[in-house]
This record gives sequence, C-alpha cells and structure tokens, in this order.
Amino acid sequence: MGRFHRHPDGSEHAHEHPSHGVGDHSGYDSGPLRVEILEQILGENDSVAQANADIFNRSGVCVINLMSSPGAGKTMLLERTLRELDGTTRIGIIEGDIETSLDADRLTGLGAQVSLVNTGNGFGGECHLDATMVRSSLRALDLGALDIVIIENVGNLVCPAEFLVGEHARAMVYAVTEGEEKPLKYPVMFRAVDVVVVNKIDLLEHLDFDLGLFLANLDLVNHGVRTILVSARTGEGIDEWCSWLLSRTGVS
Ligand SMILES: Nc1nc2c(ncn2[C@@H]2O[C@H](COP(=O)(O)OP(=O)(O)OP(=O)(O)O)[C@@H](O)[C@H]2O)c(=O)[nH]1
Ligand SMILES: [Mg+2]
Repeated sequence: MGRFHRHPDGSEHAHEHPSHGVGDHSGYDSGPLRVEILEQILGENDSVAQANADIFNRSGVCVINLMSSPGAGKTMLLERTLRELDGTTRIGIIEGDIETSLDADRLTGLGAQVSLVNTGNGFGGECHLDATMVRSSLRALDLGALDIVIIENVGNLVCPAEFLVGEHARAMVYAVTEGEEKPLKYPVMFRAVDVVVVNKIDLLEHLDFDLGLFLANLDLVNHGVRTILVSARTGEGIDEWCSWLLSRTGVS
C-alpha cells in the first residue's frame, strides 16, 4: 500500500503524497475506488489499534512490535531474551506467522505466555499482523499478569510497518547478511521503528558487509535512530537489547 508518509504518531508528510494520504493511485482506472477502499481498511485498522492500546494501557503492559525480513533472527533473539529475563520480567509473546506453530513452539517452555496467530487461519494468509489479529490473540494472554508483550510480526520487510496494532514501540531486527543498501530500498520499516537491532554480527568476519555504510544509509532514512549490535547466536549485545526493552517497561 505504501503509506510512506505515515509516522507511528499519526503525523503525515503531505509533500510526499500531495494528492492523497494513501499514495498516488491515479495511474489506475480504478484509482479513486482503490483509494477509498485503502482508506477504509487503514482507518478501520487504526481504530482497532487505538482500542488495543487502551486495553494495553489499562493493563499496565508495555507492547513492542518486532518486525524484520524473513529469517533475520526475530525468534532466536526472543529465545535469548526470554532466557535472559526469565524470573525478572513477566513476558508475553504474540507469535505471528502465516502458517505453522514452529516459532511458537520454539518460544514455549521458556517462562513466557505465548499466543500464536496464523494469518493463514481465517485472516486470508496476510503477510503482516494487523490490529484485529492482535486483538484476537489477546484471548490467550493474561495481560494483568504481564509486564511486557513482544509481538513477533510476520517476516516481511514492508507490510508489517504499515499496520499499527496498538504497540508502544516498534523494533526491527536486521541481519548483516541482508546488505548495506536496504534502508534506502525499503525505507518504510526503517523509518517507522524506534530501534534497529543489527543481528548476526558473529558472521561479520566472513562477509564483506560494510557496517559503517549500512549505518550511514540507515541514518539517511531515520536520523539518529537507536541501533544495537547483537548476535542472537553467541549472545553478544543481548544485555543491551534487554536493557532497552526494560527501559520501555519501567521494570528496570
Ligand atoms: N550466525 C547466526 N545465525 C543466526 C543468528 N540469529 C539467527 N540466526 C539463524 O538465522 C536463521 C533464522 O533465524 P530465526 O530466528 O528463525 O529468524 P526469524 O526472523 O524468526 O524468521 P521468520 O520468523 O521466518 O521471519 C536460523 O537458522 C538461525 O539459526 C545470529 O545471530 N547469528
Ligand atoms: Mg521467527
């Protein structure tokens, strides 16, 4: 859909899409109708996201929306996170996948409440979680018994960033195997997040990935955004990531 102008606080860049808030669809014969439908979809989503936020705030739980390309290391980061914070922080996981309980199974038994949402099961196989899906996942969580809920969104570098779900903050995992230029080519998510967790740094010595160039490209699309270098495999940097999480909850 390409709401490139959209910020988490709802503010917009009118200059990027002067004709309409959901992008320029004038090249389509069905342009006005498409825009109307997109506005309805996004408007409905935003209302449900606000209702979700009200529920989270009433429960006193902090919610983080964790996004990335497929395979960047979200689940492995969460496995590490649950082990690191076990016994100190009450964590809930909303696990979003198109199909299977594979990731939810990996995160079960590590001390967290886990709620699985398969978008292929009644949600049309969507490539992202939206606010209604997150709402449905809350039935399996006891929010009053949690400090923080982390949503592992569906692996996808574009769409998840376009749907608010009621979260307090947005984080993305970026693997050093993905290349330096991706912030420039896929700016929507890089621009929408509060922190970028640069993962798989254990592989740096085997790659020709230019970390300085990646960080410079990231700064061009999201100036000053917080970055945390980690290896979910070795555990390097996990303490800094967990400190960032706790700083959002007020638990620390
Ligand atoms: N070397 C290395 N491999 C990693 C690291 N983190 C994750 N991996 C590997 O990367 C692959 C994908 O990791 P996942 O945690 O499943 O990634 P994901 O983002 O949850 O993937 P989806 O849920 O499918 O989008 C697995 O083979 C992991 O073992 C890391 O820090 N270093
Ligand atoms: Mg995963």
